[in-house]
Amino acid sequence: MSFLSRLGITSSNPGAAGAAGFFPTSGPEVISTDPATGEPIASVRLAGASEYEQVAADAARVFQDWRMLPAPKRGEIVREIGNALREHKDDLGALVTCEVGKIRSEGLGEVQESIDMADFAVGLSRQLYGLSLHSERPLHRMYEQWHPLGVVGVITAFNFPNAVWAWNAMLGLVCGDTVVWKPSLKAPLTAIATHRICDAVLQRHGWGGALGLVVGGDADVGETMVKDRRMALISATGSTRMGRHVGEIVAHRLGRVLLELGGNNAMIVNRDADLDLALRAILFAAVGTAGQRCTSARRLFLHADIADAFIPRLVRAFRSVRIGDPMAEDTLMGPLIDAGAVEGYRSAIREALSQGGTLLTGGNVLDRPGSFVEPTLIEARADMPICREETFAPIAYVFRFTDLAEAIAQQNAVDQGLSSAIFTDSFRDAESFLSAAGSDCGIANVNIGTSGAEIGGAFGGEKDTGGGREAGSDSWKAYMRRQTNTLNWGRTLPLAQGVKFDV
Ligand code: UN1
Repeated sequence: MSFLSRLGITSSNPGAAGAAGFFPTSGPEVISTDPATGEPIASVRLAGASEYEQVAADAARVFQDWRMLPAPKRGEIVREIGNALREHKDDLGALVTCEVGKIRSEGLGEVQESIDMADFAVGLSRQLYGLSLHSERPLHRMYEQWHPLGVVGVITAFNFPNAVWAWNAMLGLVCGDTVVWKPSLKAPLTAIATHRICDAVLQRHGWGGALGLVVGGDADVGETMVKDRRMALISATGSTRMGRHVGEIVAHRLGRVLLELGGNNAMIVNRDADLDLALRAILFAAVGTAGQRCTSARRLFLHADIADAFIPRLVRAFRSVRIGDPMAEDTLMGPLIDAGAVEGYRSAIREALSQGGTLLTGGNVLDRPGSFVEPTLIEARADMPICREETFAPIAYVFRFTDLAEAIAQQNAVDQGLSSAIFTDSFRDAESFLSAAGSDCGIANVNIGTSGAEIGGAFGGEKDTGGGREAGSDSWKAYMRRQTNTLNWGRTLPLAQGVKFDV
């Protein structure tokens, strides 16, 4: 595969890179396999705690100088990083497809998300605004400024092996932070290729070490990183179980966390919905990326007035999805990430049926090499235990409702709170869904599915989703520290709150 060599991926790759670029690692070798064929792509020699130490020390040292480079100058370097990603978009997108099984347009879309993030960060590098405030004391001035925070430890999941790191890294860099990345062991090659592209720009400018990479296990590298007091912020994406563990450790050392954890996203199709639109949106949200986005739609609330006519259309649409080689232009759904994910799919379906669900379509693992399964629809009750869990697979549970307020309450009655959507042409129902008494999620959409958010908005969710906000809007504030400054330019020393303290 020539894109691999163009990305600098060889048959065996070192799993750590610091100030001087990649360096030899001594841990066990993991083989990254193509989930569409089960064939090996290349191997990575893992890093351990000592190699982590080297990368973290480099990042901490480089931070001392990087923080003093004016933010717009940091932005200029990030602009070049964005351009380097543009140059390699096609190859990097192909690697995403090859390593995690996303279809071609989604692999490319993922790299585009990183490029968008770089562009956003460049603009932001001239806009890290603080407030100017009125002091209650005469001849005093008060303001807030935002300073670089430190080293950011970034833990990413397999399903967005490029873009979620970029959300953190592009913001971190313009904010004056340095970044150490621990990627998923299910997608190490994408991380290595991504790092190589971006690090080349930094090295050219004498800033090697501002981005570091450590491909290693959770027990040694992950734990060490999370406990490391030099990591001013740990930004972690993954399961709620992982996030709770990370959150506890970082809270103990009073560090900062930014958590983007599980979702269990619902779409409500109201009686007055544009059903053609709803159908297409459900298909992309539930089946796109083989249901392996944290924003994937897993629960469908259908108004009873439209359910009987709409369900057969949904079933037909699910059955018409072209499953297969994710590299092929007309494929809509590629494989799940690995055999463990296939087992998760099987067991969720088994549980759903044993808890009273009815299989409407799908439910089978395809009899061919690779981790391919069928898009699955199950008619169920919203309070079935399995419907309250996140299963990373293309399974959607269908419920019927008659009262919108009740549907919203059921939508909210799960532990997770990431994304949500309503399909309606009723202005009042849309507004009630978006009101304070409506969806409790971090993302709430009208006539748009739950997945595929743009980077301009703040991304993240409530409750067991972890409360973090990444990417756009003012998420940059998580990557900086705020300082309040009061300046006295007079010749007396008045005290606040009218306190007198004269000798
Ligand atoms: C994730 O699945 O962890 O909104 C992130 C989306 C993408 C990001 C998903 N922009 O679906």
